[in-house]
Amino acid sequence: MSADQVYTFSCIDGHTCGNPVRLVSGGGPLLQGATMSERRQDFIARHDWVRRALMFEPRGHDMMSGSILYPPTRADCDIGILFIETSGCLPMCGHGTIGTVTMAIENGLAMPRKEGTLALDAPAGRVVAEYKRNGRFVDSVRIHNIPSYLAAEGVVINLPGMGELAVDIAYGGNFYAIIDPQKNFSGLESISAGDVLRFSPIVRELINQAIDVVHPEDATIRGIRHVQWTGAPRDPRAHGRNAVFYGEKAIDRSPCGTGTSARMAQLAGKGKLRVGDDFVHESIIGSLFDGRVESAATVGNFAAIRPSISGWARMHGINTIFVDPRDPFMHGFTV
Ligand code: PYC
Repeated sequence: MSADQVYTFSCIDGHTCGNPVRLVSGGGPLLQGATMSERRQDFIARHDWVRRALMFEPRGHDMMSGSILYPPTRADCDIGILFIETSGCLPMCGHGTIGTVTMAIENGLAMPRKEGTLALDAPAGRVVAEYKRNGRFVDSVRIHNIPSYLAAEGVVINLPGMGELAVDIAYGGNFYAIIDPQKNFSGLESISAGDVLRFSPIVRELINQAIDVVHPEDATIRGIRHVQWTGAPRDPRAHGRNAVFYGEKAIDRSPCGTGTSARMAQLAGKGKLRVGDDFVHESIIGSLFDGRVESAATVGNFAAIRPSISGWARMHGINTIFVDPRDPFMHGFTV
């Protein structure tokens, strides 16, 4: 690179049910790897600065989340997708997929073989998105997510300021520590957003010390980065409400796609949801995802479900982002 070169990224900015999605449509790095999981590892090893530059301040913010499109690595997919976020380069992201599919279809960035269906090659596996088009716009997207499962039940931690908590661990494309109402936690309605931000990093650390979770079919998917607090819904249409913590200071504004998948897998694993059941999930800002347990599955030796989640996204800008190597904050920062 010459001294006067700046990196240029073409982005489409939008949000899914309130949570940001920055779709990088140009300028993403070329990746090596025969699968999207291998390409994710290559991105983490050699190009993670791109994520930090586009997600963190001064070009992003605590909640920023996005995706980069690639040619697929498998014949049964239309497009490859990589998820970048303040919390890392993720195996899967549900709100990110809903937003990416919406904006990719509305802007002609993806060519589905069958109108109304886009098959995505994600690091966590194949995800099929069914979108409802309304003229040039996409009204809603239902994603058929990867098999999701309850990985561990009742892991006990002692959380300073709250006391002993029993935490379930479930996988829905990422691993989630799920905290349900119990003796020392009377539900999401009993704590503030500030409490979620204060307690969650400590929960995450304690849980990762207590248990080492690894996906049985892809050992690169390991450890818990997301903490999900649950509670009673406010919206009469919803079955539950959550606050998903990610990164260092983020609460998902949407009900979180992989979080909702993990939640449905947890409930199915405990016999509280069955194949065919709907699960409408409400976020901390009141937006809703319509979840459904589509079918039974297995992951390694775990009984699993195949969940689907439906939500909507809206595009709100086209953004050309320059990253100037002379900028001391080229790689972003957090405070
Ligand atoms: O929607 O899957 C999701 C997600 C993961 C982290 C933030 N949102």
